[in-house]
Amino acid sequence: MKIWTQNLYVLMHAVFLIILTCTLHPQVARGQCVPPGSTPGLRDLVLGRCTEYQAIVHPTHFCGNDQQRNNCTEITDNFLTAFSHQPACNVTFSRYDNFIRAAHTDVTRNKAMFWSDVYGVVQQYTKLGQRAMALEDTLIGYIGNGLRFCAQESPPGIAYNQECPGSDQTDTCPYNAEFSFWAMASSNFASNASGDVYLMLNASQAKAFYNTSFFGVWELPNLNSSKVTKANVLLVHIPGQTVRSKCSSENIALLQRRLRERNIDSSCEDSPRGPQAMLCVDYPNEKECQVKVSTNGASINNDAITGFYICLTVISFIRNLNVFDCDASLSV
Ligand code: N1C
Repeated sequence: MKIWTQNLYVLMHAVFLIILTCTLHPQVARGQCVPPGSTPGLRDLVLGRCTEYQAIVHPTHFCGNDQQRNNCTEITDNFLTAFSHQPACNVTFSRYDNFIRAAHTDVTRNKAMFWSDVYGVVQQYTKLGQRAMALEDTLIGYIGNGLRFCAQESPPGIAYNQECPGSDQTDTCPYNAEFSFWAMASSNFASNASGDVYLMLNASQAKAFYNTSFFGVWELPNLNSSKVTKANVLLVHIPGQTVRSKCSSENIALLQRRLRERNIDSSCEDSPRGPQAMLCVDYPNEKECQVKVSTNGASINNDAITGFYICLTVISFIRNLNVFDCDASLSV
């Protein structure tokens, strides 16, 4: 009886604490642990990312005589000054000029990789710029990747702990801080690409390329045909999902037309083996991801192995019925 009373007391205490927490913290009540608005600790994050990029992620980019280390305090100040104390929906593009100038790093020749709607795949594929180089693998993109930042005119100049526009460009909020940042970062990235470039698109979508994407608006028009030799389009699809776009699709033809108009040659590959195989790590049970066992050059897939075992079972079953037993048939 005493234990029962004690348990009831503990339970009531817990319920009281939960109600108190939810009343005092509306974010917890809404089931969120991420506060709305700009990412907390923005200054520390930008400074830290900038330092980490130069010291650990790509130290060799800053080794040459002409490639000194960029000043991270200056970069952080330029980033925050671009949108701090600005109207939330009118952060003009030119406000990022100083930041872009200070944080600019070269894009390695033949490695630039653009994308639409497949960032997860691209992130795995590029290996932080070792295999290919997406915007997020340059210092500018590395700093901004995944951050939320919104402007406000009143102090402290950055909107924390309140809903704010996000990155979409809308009729009522055309130039929010994030939109202008990615627009400027994307055009700077594209105008610095050289050699063969890559464009990874999502073939699980009905339209893998669309004119109004960041790629279509800010990158394609800034590719410099005197530096870019070819654009290689890679159409990846999510394993198990229907392939809805192919190299022969109408909107890929539109993309290739737009590239041609800019004097840029292009190629297109459906389900490229490398990225597609990499995706199978996340979808091992999909049919197209079933492992192939290779013996002496011959390859046998799981279906063949299953068929082989079924055959063996049937043969041993028939043998047990003595159908092929010569002695038995003779004795009849
Ligand atoms: O509109 P998208 O794709 O075509 O933009 C992607 C395209 C890439 O080639 C990048 O180089 O534009 C560049 N880029 C980013 O790197 C980036 N990181 C995060 C553009 N936008 C970026 N974001 C955010 O994703 C940004 O807030 C923007 O609104 C989306 C665009 O992603 P998308 O529609 O999948």
